[in-house]
Amino acid sequence: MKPVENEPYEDERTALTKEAFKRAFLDNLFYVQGKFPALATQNDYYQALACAVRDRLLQRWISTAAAYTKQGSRTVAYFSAEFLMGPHLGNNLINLGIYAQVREAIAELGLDFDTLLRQEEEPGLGNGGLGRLAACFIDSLATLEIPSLGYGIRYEFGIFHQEIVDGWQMERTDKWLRFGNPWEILRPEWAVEVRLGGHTEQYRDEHERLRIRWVPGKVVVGVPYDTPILGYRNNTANTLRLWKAEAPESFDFSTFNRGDYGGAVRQKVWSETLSKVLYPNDEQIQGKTLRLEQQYFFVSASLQDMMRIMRVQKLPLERFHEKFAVQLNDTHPAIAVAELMRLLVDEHVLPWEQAWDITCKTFSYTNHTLLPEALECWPLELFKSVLPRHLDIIYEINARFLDEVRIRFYGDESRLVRLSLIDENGERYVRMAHLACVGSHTINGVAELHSELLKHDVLKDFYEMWPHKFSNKTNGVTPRRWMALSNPRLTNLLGDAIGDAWIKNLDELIELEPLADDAAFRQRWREIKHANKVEFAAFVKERNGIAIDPQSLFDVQVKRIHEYKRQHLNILHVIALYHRLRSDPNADIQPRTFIFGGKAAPAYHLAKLIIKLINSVADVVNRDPAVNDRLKVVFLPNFNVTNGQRVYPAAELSEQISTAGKEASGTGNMKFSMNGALTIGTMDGANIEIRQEVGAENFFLFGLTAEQVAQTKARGYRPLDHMTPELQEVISLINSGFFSRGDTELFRALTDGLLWHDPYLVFADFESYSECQLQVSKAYRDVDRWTRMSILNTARSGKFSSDRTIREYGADIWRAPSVPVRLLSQQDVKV
Ligand code: KOT
Repeated sequence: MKPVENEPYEDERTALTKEAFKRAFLDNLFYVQGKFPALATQNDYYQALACAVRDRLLQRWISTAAAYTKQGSRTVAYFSAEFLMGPHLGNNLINLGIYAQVREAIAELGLDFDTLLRQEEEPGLGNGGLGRLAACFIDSLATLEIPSLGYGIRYEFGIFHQEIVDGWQMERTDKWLRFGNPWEILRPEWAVEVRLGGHTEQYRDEHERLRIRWVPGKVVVGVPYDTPILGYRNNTANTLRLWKAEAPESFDFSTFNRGDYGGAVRQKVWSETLSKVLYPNDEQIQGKTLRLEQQYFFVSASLQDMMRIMRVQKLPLERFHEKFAVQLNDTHPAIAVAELMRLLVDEHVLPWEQAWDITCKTFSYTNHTLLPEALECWPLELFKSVLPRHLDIIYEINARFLDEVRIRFYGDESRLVRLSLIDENGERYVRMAHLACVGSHTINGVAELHSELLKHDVLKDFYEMWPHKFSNKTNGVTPRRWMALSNPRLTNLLGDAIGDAWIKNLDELIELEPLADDAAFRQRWREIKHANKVEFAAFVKERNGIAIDPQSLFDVQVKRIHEYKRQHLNILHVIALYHRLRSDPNADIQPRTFIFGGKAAPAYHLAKLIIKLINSVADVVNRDPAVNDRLKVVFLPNFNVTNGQRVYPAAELSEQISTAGKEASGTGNMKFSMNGALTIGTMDGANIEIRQEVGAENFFLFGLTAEQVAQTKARGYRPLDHMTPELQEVISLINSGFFSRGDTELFRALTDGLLWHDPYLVFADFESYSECQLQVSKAYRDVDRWTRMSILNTARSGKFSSDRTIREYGADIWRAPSVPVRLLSQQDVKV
């Protein structure tokens, strides 16, 4: 095996040679798993392989910790309630630069490498885009050698496992820790206490100063579990630190000794529920006490941990903002603003003004959605019962802030009401986005359009107050996982054609551009896409029992199920095509396979009904001989990171059809485009920038713009005004019970919703969408044209690397320089 560049020498134990790796693998099988081949399961082999890889990570982790400690480097702390990591093994092998060699080593030992990879239960500690973005960001931070810590929650149960039963979504708990997790290291010595509930009281300290004491109702312990995060082919291994909640003592002996066994156990059980389960709602908040407790729990534990690091490095707390830049991933961790104030003022007795200065210089806030139902607001009484001291602190922050507003906007009373951290129109709420804006030095959106809408709509008043705080940071995704790991065929072709510098510098893909005109290259490009489709078809056959034709156009929409993302627009169009075929059996229709995938929030009934409709249409269309296999519909169960890695490389058409102005950015759109799929999409989120990069002629645009959507709504939108004869047929077919065994009521909530409300303008965009789909079919039939467009999509996707995004955050927000790491070996470390 080729060692990573800039490696001085290797420890015997962690060498990257094939022979050393085989030996390490067997050592781990014997001495860690306690197994030998006659008894070993595939999972034992996976665990042994993971441990052999982990030893190599740990060597880099120690080297990184040594470099950072020596330099006392400025560190980015990424606070996120979700990290949707996906499986670690393959990614770590890619980043170590030993994927191919380890595959060989395992084969030489007589084992099937892919089977071992499949053993890993993916850590699904996120719902969708927001959590996956956090995962891409920490990959890029490590690749760019920026000192960083990801802080979050080690949920015992991640996002539920989705099964489809009779067309309906069923949720099963995600027991991802069942067989242990070889990638994490428990650090009990750094556990911290987190207080909750209770009340506050005044007292005089030894200097007769009036101070506030928080008398908590309960206390939990946060225990950190660390996962090393490798950079791509460098020696950096940063840390993802996730907190597990435990009871202060594993058994409360005073309660126990009094004979209250139940009480003692209840205390332990209650503590552990804090990190038990991820809330499965995406862009829809449920004001649950436990959720606020979760948020405060990980934020408080993380800030205390950062203060411990400062103590170890002998840095005074007054320099907290120089040591750390904290990024708030939406408002879920926004309570950090009040918690840092509490720690500085109450516990470390700093004057308010100085504490506030440190706080505002520490935090930056990223907004990820404009949907009103996703803006976090906590009922005041609930908030007070969980965080009584923080409510007082928020009142004080608010009073001082509103004083500033009064002076800036003399006499503008309504502005005070709009800007206040407390919503007092009816039941009172704490507005977390306002807290985040006031306590941060920068505020950003995640795509150009989104950032503009933030400034001129949702956060308009804050923009008028502090225009300099606002900027845009268009999202990106890591090309390591989303190309190098998931699309090895394409990676090989790119390697032959332009080398592999693109993996670290995605702009290099532009070198492909001239090859779009090379017939031989186009041929190879097609062969690769075809091979990926064949492989994916086999997967669909295994999972769904449906045979799909790799010659047909693979048209894919995978993402959370949400009305604003408009999976129903897609399925209505499928029904329209079906209707055309049934009305005219000789209709000239491009054969297509429509692939859907995504989870619905368990309580989101309409989203679940959309899943049922897709599956019901699939059941009819897939077995209707009149369609003669020209249309197939597949709902891929349990869409997650692992399944994403299977589907993006096989996709030819990417459906990005949200109502304009609703999708903040989207990141799936980027994964598709870099893997050579063409996009059919609206002028929404990052679609606009993708179209700008790849060229309007290589993008299928349809639908109203965000401005037209706003105007249409302002004029009083009436869906029936947009009814066409074909759309009428489609709705009638659904309501006739044709897809529901004669049940004419099953889909009524959906069809009535569209006919009478249609809040996401499905009808308004239907005709434009159908027309655009005709253009797609036409383009697909011109094989050379399509291939050219596909190559140009990949060639021009350089902007959408999360490395570019992180460079922008680094330059404009964090100002954390990179710190290269020299690899240490055991001989370098003196005990
Ligand atoms: C969820 C709850 C509250 C607030 C925001 C969310 C949220 C937003 N969850 N996912 N998002 C998505 O974030 C992605 C990363 O920025 C975007 O690409 C996508 O458009 C958002 O929908």
